[in-house]
Amino acid sequence: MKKTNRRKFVQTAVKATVLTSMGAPAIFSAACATKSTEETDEDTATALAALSFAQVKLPYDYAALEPNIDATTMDIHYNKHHAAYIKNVNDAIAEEKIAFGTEAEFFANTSKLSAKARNNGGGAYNHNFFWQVMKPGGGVPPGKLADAINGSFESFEKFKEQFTAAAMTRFGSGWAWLVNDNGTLKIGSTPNQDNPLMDNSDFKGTPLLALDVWEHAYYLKYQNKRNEYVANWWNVVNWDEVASRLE
Ligand code: MN3
Repeated sequence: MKKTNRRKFVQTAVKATVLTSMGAPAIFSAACATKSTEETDEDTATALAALSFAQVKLPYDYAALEPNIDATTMDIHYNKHHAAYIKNVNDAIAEEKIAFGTEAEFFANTSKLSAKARNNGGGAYNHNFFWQVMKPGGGVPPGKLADAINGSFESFEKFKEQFTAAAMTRFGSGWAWLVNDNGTLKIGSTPNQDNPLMDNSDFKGTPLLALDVWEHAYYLKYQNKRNEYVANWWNVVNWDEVASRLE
């Protein structure tokens, strides 16, 4: 393969890997670029910048989660806030020559990254995750997930109470999470754009469900009433998607 074609192939292969795996909880392996000795600095830069975050397509229209989440908030949240995290983390990866090939590797080494990479990487991942665990109409947890919730929290009502408390007691900006920690479901929260995949997070596990409690997620419609936002958000949880992450 000619060098130019080979580089294009590597970029395409890596891009495909990232797009396929975005938001997925499973550990995945990157397309590996082997580097021969005669390659140029440009090739080296390409290999180092293997990971790039991509914004998932919103799985529904901006107005689809009305009246629980308003269309203007969805539009600004997706096109301004989330788009900025994606751009800024990719800038940080390029500027700092961050060489990790996968998101899993990136978050497993957050303690070694700059604040820019950590905050924007978290923002990129967390929002891709958040869009996918919501859908119009919501529903109820399917059997296996319902069993796991009942097993860990006694009942669905108690689970909701505990998750709501995590969302309400997160001071300032952050996220509430349901995670799978080696077969046990746990509820917790993280500050800023941290997430449970980060090696330096106080709360760890495989994310199953996430709720953004930054004011930008609700302030236009709910102002200071985070409790009403959280209460209404239960109406749009995509339980089938949550269950699929428990596999
Ligand atoms: Mn947000």
